[in-house]
Amino acid sequence: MSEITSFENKVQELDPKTKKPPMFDVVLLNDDFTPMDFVVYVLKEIFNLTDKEANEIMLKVHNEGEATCGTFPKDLAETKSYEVNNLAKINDHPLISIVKPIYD
Ligand code: TYC
Repeated sequence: MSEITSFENKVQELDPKTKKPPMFDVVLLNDDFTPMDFVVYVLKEIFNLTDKEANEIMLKVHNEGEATCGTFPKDLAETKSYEVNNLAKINDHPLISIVKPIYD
């Protein structure tokens, strides 16, 4: 039995475990008080977005009421949402994000 064959067998055995995890959106909500600059700062800091991407998402939230800032497995989505809400809270802004499951 060659090493290549046993390697190929391992790949087949692992296949079911490589199924994609359920994904969750982190959704940012609008409010009338959080400064736009602070929202852009949070988006860049927590979601590693460019200045352009962060400004586009901030304006979408401002104009439409909410927007998705990223899509992640459950634990990471909850961590990022917590980081947004905590950063807002310690800076005395009412900015809130929520986590929504994706149904597909
Ligand atoms: N609506 C806010 C303002 O006019 C800006 C804002 C944008 C607040 C996005 C929250 O998630 C938000 N200052």
